[in-house]
Amino acid sequence: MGIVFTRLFSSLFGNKEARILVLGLDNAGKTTILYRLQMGEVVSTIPTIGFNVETLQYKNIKFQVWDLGGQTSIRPYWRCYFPNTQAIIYVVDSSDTDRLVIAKEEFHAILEEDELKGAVVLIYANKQDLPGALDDAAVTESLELHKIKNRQWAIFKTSAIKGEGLFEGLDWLSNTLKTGGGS
Ligand SMILES: Nc1nc2c(ncn2[C@@H]2O[C@H](COP(=O)(O)OP(=O)(O)OP(=O)(O)O)[C@@H](O)[C@H]2O)c(=O)[nH]1
Ligand SMILES: [Mg+2]
Repeated sequence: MGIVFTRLFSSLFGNKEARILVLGLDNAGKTTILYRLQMGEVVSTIPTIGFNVETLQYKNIKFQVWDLGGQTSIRPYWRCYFPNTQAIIYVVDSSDTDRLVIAKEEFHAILEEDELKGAVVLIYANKQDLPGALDDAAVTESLELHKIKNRQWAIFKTSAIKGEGLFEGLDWLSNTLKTGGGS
């Protein structure tokens, strides 16, 4: 009863809820991004074993953001979180050129997942402040984003440390979800 009422209330006032997964290799900056978005600060992080989850209210959408650990040994557990996901934020360390091939493989494996078929994808080409970081065009090329079919996606250059690009990406996400993407 309470849930039904909350949903009705939310839809009347234009509030939508969205479940978002933040994925990417270890050290990409996922946890830093989550807390930068939520608190507006850089927090010091340790590698995530398991997950962090936070709610973020942005432009009439209540995002429930799940930040999952990206180490090789824990990537197989990502799939436990796939059901009912409206969007993926895929974070890449744009300066870690040695591991872009692995980042690409993991990314395309995610796109193959049945349970994520309807999810829209936002890519953050993170760590733009570091020397040698690839720009969005180069990351697009490395991740072979042109191969994405039947799905709304966008890529943004970000620096979680400087706080750049993150909200531009969220703007795209909220507009895309508002107009029916990620259903
Ligand atoms: N220079 C720079 N460093 C960053 C940026 N974003 C994150 N970092 C650093 O990268 C390191 C890893 O960041 P995390 O947010 O812990 O990475 P993660 O993706 O959550 O890693 P796992 O939890 O192991 O999957 C930390 O030292 C961050 O301070 C960025 O935009 N620029
Ligand atoms: Mg983490």
